[in-house]
Amino acid sequence: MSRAVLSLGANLGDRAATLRAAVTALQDDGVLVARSTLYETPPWGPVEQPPYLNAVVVVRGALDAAGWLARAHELEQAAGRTREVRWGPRTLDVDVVTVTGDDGQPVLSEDPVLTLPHPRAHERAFVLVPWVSLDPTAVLPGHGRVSDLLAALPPEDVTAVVRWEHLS
Ligand code: A4P
Ligand code: MG
Repeated sequence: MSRAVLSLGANLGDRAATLRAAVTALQDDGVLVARSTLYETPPWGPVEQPPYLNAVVVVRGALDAAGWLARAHELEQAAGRTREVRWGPRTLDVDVVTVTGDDGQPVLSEDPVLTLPHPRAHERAFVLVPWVSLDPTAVLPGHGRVSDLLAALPPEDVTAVVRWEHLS
């Protein structure tokens, strides 16, 4: 058994329907522990592209870290994702942010196929804001409390992450 924090992002097609379908699939797997609401976020990175909807989920189940990555890729494929440009637009991106074993120890990995914790999560308001909303005591292994990481980001990065339900 392990517990994983997954970051979900979509910026093509019906973004909310795609994210909800992914969350429902995890619920059907029987692994969903908690999910954040949806947040609209400006695109991060060098590629010009539409805004994202992002969410964070906590899952727990029989999978190990590699198993969570494989499940993430299945969810991306189910959403019709094609890999074209790195950091480019996508129907669904599922990243594994962190995995914790049943002994409470985080899984650490520098393997480029699965780097844990996710190497850019600590600087991404679109991951940290939804995560802290569902778990105010969350800790990113090697980086500290998520609430402290958010406090260290430029305030405009944090305020740009907006609860999407309030926009619709
Ligand atoms: N990989 C290694 N570690 C991990 C991990 N912890 N979780 C490998 C997931 N995948 C991991 O990913 C490239 C490779 O990373 C995979 O083969 C996997 O084995 P990818 O999904 O094929 O390509 P990508 O997503 O374009 O690249 P990358 O580096 O994962 O990009 P990110 O970091 O996922 O960024 N802006 C906003 N506002 N919201 C977003 O969600 N997402 C991105 C994508 C860019 N800008 C964004 C958002
Ligand atoms: Mg990715």
